[in-house]
Amino acid sequence: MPDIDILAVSKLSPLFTPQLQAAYRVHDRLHESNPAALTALAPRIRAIAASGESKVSAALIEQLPALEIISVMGVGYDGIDVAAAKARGVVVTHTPDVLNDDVADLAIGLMLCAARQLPAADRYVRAGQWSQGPMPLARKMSGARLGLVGMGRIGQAIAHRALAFGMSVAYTARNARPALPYRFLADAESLAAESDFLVVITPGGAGTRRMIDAKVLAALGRSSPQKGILVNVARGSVVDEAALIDALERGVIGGAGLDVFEDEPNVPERLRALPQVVLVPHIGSATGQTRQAMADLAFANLQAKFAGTPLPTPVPECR
Ligand code: 8YV
Repeated sequence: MPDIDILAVSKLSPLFTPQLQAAYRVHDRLHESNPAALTALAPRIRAIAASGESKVSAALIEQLPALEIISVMGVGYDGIDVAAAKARGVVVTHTPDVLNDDVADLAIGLMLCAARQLPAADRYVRAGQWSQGPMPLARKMSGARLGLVGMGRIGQAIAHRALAFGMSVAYTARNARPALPYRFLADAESLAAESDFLVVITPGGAGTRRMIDAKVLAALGRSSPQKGILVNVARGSVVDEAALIDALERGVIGGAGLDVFEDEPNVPERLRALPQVVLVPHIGSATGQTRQAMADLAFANLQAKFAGTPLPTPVPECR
């Protein structure tokens, strides 16, 4: 029987669980199902296994005196109180890079789906409407202007793909990256004003909360006569969802492609009712190959911690 106890704070991927259970004693969401049992076990819990959407509060960290590592199977870790972890000497790790291709592929897919109305076209054929005439014309993506909110690893992978579509690429980020061949704009509103597609790929958390607000959406709507399209493959928290619904209902922007939402898995009925919006259930990294690579990396971080070897991918704050 493995002698290291770990707490899984979310329902973990079936690609992660078997290797975790073979190496550790895994307590599945005990903090939710049986807080009293967790109190009894707390002095033994040395690791937390989490997903990109997990919440790990300062209170939970405080409750676990033997905690050494929080291993997140995901690149985003905005739900983890990293400051509280660091203050306690607990390291936080995540799974960057291995998901860049999938998230970038999905961003391009959502841009194409929203511009060319592919889901609506599919519904059109299935509903037998084709025999009554052609669909309304859609809009072209190749050659259009892409604005990226965020220019990290995934942002760069999206930009790289956009170049193959003959698109021009501009971006906004906390800091300009002069080594990259893309135009930097200081804020999301000025970027939106010059974008046919505004793609959000910036970390979630307090620093980016509702950064895409009514003003940014209005600028995106004014960017061309066809009105810009918003794509979000980052976190729902980055977009003011109420302002987005309002902008879509009033035709302020041209459409949207959304992988992430404010209160997942709950998607507001008003959003679901809009035919020009493409909605997918947070599937940015959801391919078998990528989820396996993420699980392996999350596991490797735990193994390294307990073997006393260098951690493959600590979050930047813990490097
Ligand atoms: C997953 C994600 O939803 O990596 C992230 O930050 O949001 C996603 O890839 C999730 O973390 C899988 O566990």
